Amino acid sequence: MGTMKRQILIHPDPRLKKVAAAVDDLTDARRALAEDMLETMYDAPGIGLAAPQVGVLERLIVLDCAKDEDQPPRPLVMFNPEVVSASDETRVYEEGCLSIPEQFADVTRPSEVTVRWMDADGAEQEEGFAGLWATCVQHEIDHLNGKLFIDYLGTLKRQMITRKMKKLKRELARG
Ligand code: GNR
Ligand code: NI
Repeated sequence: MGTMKRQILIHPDPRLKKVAAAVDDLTDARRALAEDMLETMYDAPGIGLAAPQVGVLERLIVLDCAKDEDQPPRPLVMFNPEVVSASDETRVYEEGCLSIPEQFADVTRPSEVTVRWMDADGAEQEEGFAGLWATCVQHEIDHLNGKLFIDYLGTLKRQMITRKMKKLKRELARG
C-alpha cells in the first residue's frame, strides 16, 4: 500500500486546540503517517504540516521549506520536536496556515531556533534553523500545543478570520 493523501482539518475544530501526545514508540503506522503527511503537504501545496491538522493528536510534524526551484527538496520528519534555544532577535513574517486557507497575517517570532527531535529512524537530531525554516518549524510546533498563528493576533482580527472560516466550512459542508 502506497502513501495516501489525508484530509486537512479547517479551523475552528476542537482537535486543533488540543495538546498532542508525545510519541514514545516508532511504529510502521507512524512512519506511514509521516509519509502521508509529506504527500498531503506537497499536494496542498504547503511548506509544513503537523499531525493534529490531519486529526492525529500526536507530536509529529513534517516540513520542507526548500521550495524554490534552485534548492533541492529537503523533507524533514520530526517526532517530539522541541525548541531548545531561540535567538533574542526576532523577525516578522506574513504567515498562512493550511487549516486557515487564504488568510495571512504578520507574526513576530525568534529569527533563529535550535530544535531537537527524533527522526523516522529513531535517531536523535539537533539542528539550528533560520529564515523561513525557523518560522515554519515554530509554526508547526505551535500546532502540537494547540496554538494557531491567529492566536498571536488581536481579538478583532482573530474573530474576523474565525468568522470567515466558519462560513467557509458551512459552504464546504453544503457542497
Ligand atoms: O504552507 C504553509 N506556509 C506557511 C507560510 C508562512 C508561515 C508558516 C507557514 S506553514 C503553512 C503550512 C501549515 O499550515 N503548517 O501548519
Ligand atoms: Ni499551520
